[in-house]
Amino acid sequence: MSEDLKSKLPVTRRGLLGATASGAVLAATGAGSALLGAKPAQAAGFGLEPGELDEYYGFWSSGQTGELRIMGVPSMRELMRVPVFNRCSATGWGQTNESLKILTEGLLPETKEFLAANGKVTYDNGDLHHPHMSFTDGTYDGRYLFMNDKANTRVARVRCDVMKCDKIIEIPNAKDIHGLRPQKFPRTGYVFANGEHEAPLINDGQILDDPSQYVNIFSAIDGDTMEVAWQVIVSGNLDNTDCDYQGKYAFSTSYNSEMGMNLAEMTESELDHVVVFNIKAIEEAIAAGDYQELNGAKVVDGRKESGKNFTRYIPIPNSPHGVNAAPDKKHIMINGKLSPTVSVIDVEKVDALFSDNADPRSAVVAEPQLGLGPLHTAFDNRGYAYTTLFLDSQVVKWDIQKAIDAYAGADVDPIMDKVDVQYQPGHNSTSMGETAEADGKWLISMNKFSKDRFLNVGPLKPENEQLIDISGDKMKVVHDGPTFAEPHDSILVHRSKVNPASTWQRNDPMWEDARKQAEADGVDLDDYQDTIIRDGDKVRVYMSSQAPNFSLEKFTVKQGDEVTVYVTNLDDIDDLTHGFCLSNFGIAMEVGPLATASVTFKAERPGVHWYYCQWFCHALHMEMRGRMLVEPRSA
Ligand code: CUK
Ligand code: CUA
Repeated sequence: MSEDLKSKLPVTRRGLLGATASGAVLAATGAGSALLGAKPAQAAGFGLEPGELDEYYGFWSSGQTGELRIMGVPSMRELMRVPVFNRCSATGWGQTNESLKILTEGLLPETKEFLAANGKVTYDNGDLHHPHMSFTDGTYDGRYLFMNDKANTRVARVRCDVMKCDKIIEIPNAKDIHGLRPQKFPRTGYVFANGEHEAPLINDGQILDDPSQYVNIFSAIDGDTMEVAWQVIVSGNLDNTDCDYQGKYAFSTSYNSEMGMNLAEMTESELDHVVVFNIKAIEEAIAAGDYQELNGAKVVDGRKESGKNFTRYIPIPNSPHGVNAAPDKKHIMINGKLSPTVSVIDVEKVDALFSDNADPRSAVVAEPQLGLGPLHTAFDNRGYAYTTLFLDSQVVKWDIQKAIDAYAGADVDPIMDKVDVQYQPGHNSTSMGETAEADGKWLISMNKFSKDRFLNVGPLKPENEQLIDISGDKMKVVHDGPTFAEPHDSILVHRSKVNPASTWQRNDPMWEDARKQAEADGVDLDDYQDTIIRDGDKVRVYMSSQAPNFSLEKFTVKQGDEVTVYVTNLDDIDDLTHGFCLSNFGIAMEVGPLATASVTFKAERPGVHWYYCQWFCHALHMEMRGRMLVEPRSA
């Protein structure tokens, strides 16, 4: 933007809104309460006063809602919702050209055909279970968040600089991506993703009700390019996954080694397994061309009977679920679910499974009995592990070394403490606990049922996420936090790791297509715009917004035109988002500071139609509006 243009910018929003908002700005700096003097009567939560900032970002999944959520921890305030697999009424995600590109470009050709036959260009739903940040050298690096869609077999990436999704890919060959973790070392690198449900490798209808021919697929995705690097065919279905701190192995649980098709068959065997993936051996095979290419992916066979060095199957009792690598960089916890145990794998003993064909169970160095229904384990920096017990409705704190000693025959009890949670926990997560920098301050227990903990809102109840102080010997539940359907997993990232921007950069790749079209139309997308281009029955409307005005107070099109409206927000001001809502056309989008957003529609409604800014931006926000005049088709 030119200096000249900047000088024309209106007084800031804060100035116009007056003294109250100025106070809020002071408070948001963290020095606020001191500057304002008076102590607020009510704390925002856990030592934080209103306006004080949290120490951790919590990145939350939302399950079948399909979005990513950002929480503040320890206050448990919900800070933002980032649409990913869902549609969003506020931001226009799934409606703007920019978001539709992200939602459609990574779909497989056969999926696009299938959707078109159903009158759609992309899926409307998703089931987002596992959000995880990219790593460098064993800790979070603040570049990206990666997440799965169990409902429609996709993996998405969110940019941490703007907290928007920039890539979604559909994973070929696999069915229903569930467990997902980024490579910890040396960096991400790979994003490991489990296909949960088994199906014929070529699923074209030739093989149907013959489960003996079904397979499962483990995928490694390149986190930089968001392309599938390689895939492994495995025996048994795949549930959760994690990897070591050495960059050598990934581990996936399988709750159905029987390959059963109904509940009785699936839970028949006393032992299921965890599949260990030998990353180097797989990479060597891929480099040597020793793979089959299937739907554009390089696939190797790692089934039990394959006789290859790609995988090993460690027997684990019974239907294991969560996999969690400890910050000691040595131990991997396999949570037993139907078994009351957590099996502890020593990564240093895994080498021998591949080099000497050692007994797979020789890598197990502890198997403490913790209680009923262990699902997931989190960690502190003092050698303790924290496991959720779904059936017991508890979190159990246990000593990893004592569990190892007990397994070796010592007469010690590894269980240090148990705390009741309300009710039935699935995942838990500790502050920085999935990195080598675990700090042992907070634990979130993500409970599947809230039952009587909140005012009754009808048959559908919220989930309940509880904040637990783990800094002392005894765990202490300090907060209940209701959430809507249905977060599964979360990570707690120290705020020093994340540094999002407050305004967009004008050259952001998000609106690259709009920039190219504007250039072709002779429009400078970085400056004031009030240009309307007619191109046959296609009309391109370029307008800019500066509070409290759209550059165009009206524009005229003809009934039946295909209209694309590009809105560029030239306000280079923190927290000054505009919106563009075209009434009775079902169109609305967010336009953040210095962003461009665009939307395309058929102007099939003659008459006067108002567009307005739907983001409260200014004292004269209500006046920020204009008219689209649609001339009727000539008779
Ligand atoms: S899974 Cu939900 S409680 Cu999808 Cu991570 Cu274990
Ligand atoms: Cu611009 Cu409201």
